[in-house]
Amino acid sequence: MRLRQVTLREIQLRLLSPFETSFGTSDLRRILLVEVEAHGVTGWGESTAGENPFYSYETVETAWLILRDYLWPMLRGREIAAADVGDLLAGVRGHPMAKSALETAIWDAEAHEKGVALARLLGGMRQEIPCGVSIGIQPTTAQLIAKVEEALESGYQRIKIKIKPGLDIEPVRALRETFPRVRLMVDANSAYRLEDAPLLKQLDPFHLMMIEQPLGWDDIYSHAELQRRLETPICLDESIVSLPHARAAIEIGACGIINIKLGRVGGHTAARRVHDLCQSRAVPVWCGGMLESGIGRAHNIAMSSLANFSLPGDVSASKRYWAEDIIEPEVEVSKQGTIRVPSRPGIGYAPRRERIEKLTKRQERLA
Ligand code: OSB
Ligand code: MG
Repeated sequence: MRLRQVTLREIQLRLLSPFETSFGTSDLRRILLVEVEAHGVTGWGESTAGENPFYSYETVETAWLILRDYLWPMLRGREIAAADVGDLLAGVRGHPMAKSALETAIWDAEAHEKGVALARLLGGMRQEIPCGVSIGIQPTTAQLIAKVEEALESGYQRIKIKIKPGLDIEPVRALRETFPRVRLMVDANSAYRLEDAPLLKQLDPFHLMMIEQPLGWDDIYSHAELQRRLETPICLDESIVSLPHARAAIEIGACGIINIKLGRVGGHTAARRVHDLCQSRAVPVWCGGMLESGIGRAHNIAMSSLANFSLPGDVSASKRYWAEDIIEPEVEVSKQGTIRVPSRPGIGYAPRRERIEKLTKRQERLA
């Protein structure tokens, strides 16, 4: 297809409750949406860049600049296929969240053009995906237990909690005492150092499914050292920014599980390559979340339909985040803790234009 126009929009959406991690608290989300138009079809993508360069170096501002000044000019006027877009943009080093916003929008447009569900176009085979929740750091253990209880009552299949130094062993112990059999894991978002290995070792007796990204985002090697000392599998998130990083991590034994995020690896084609590599090495993967609006969430659902997404991901219901989402229907989770992969064309959820327009803080048309 040949794109005629790309529209960048920044919307602002307030989370129902602030989300705290070891690197900070998120409350009012600034979300960059990309809409692409080809002849007769449109496609939507979402940049998962944050308000601040804490989870990654990208922000809404950097993604906007890179999209407008570099990525769109590389595609303008060309005949393109969604599967090739990632490679066409490879001349820009890094900035995977900016790339992913554009590339995933083109995948959506191509699926609409072909009249097929994006999940099928990507090669996904699951009709429903297993779901977990990611619970931010809570002010008290009692509040944490209440949040976990609520998620379990809703049917979610596994619980992930955020930890940071000083709020790690005790919350996990309390949860294990209260919920001896739930599938439980922790995410440190790089808050520890290799010298903390004895502390992290204290998590082993709680039979966690995994410890996510305990050490530095750019320190795959130390994760391999740590993994040798722990029984609990390490799952890498921040460290896996590309296929070569995934390969290095697996080869040196830095992790037993990988969390795949579209924005962190640069889009569907890159995510599928990481997925395929992990599958060939018997490393299970799951889909991470970035507090997305419905657009990004819909792309996560399509990606999660691939075969090796065998563990419950962080993709959960719209109503856990937003009073009102920007898609129709909203993402819903069954009592069994699953999301049905839509069979409607494209991402399978319709962007609510009027609502998006009302939430838009700025917009730029690129032609
Ligand atoms: O590390 O997985 C993470 C949110 C923002 C940034 C990083 C992470 C997260 C989450 C939330 O864990 C997942 C979600 O519910 O979207
Ligand atoms: Mg994480």
